[in-house]
Amino acid sequence: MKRVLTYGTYDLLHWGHIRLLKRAKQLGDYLIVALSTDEFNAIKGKKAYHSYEERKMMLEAIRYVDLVIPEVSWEQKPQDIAEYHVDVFVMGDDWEGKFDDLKQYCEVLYLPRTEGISTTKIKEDLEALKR
Ligand code: C2G
Repeated sequence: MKRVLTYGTYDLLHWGHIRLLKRAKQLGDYLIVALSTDEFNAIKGKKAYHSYEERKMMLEAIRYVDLVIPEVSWEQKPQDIAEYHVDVFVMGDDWEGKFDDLKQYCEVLYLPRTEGISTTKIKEDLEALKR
């Protein structure tokens, strides 16, 4: 049982998120998503449109996702990797290199981001419609 772990806010869920989760699941047999809480988003300087509970429910509905846990701090990753016996830590490559310290605990992979879509782009495009 190869266990994969990834982190994120996953606000305004879109096809770029889904492509990341699909490829992450293909790296193993069990995918855990550590979902940024509303409080942690504030620390990240983000204000999600959907609450944590709403974002969690949507992620749990995705066939590639096996478990959703809360992400409450930058520092919890080593503990999560140990607690959930994680074999592979994976993020989109906008984080390239940022989590290489985790290589002492498990495999670390960065997957190409999906171009042309982002939560920010969705917000900006919707705003433009109103003008
Ligand atoms: N992503 C992607 N392609 C996009 C948009 C996002 O592959 N067009 C990926 C990101 O690289 C990330 C995941 O989808 O791996 C979730 O993206 P965000 O919700 O923006 O996550 P982020 O705020 O980067 O949180 O501790 C790590 C942080 O919690 C990461």
